[in-house]
Amino acid sequence: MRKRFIYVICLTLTIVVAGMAYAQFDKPQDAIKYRQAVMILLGHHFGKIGAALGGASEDKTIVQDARVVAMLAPLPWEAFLVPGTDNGDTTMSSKVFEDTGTFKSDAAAFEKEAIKLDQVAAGGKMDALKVQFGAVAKTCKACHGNFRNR
Ligand code: ASC
Repeated sequence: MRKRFIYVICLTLTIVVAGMAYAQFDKPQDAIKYRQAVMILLGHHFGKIGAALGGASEDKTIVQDARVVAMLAPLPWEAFLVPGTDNGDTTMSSKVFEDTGTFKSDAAAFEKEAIKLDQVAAGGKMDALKVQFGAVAKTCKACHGNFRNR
């Protein structure tokens, strides 16, 4: 009985600590690096879809690229909201902290359109995919315009 109690406590602690490790970064620069890594991958895979739609490359990986974009879409936002990460090696604007509501709704708009991109890509209709690619690009641009320093 006592052993079982200790086991349950240890398991609970492990789950709690693992959850914390996921949610936080040791240093502000770690959050910056994390979100930059996600953004590089997003740009790469979204850019590949754009190149294929424009005829610059074969369209063989569109479905996978759209799946990757949709899977990455929810990941970076928490890392943008880490205090102090508007300083350092970043192009993130301090406006993220001044207007977090708009930042979150811009991110949510992108996530929504990215999920739709995945669905449309799986459907295989190129005309519909072009339209949806444009819809996603619009949400990228809106958030960059509001929150990225250039
Ligand atoms: C990309 C990329 C962006 C967006 C933006 C959409 O592929 O790297 O920043 O699309 O150009 O307007």
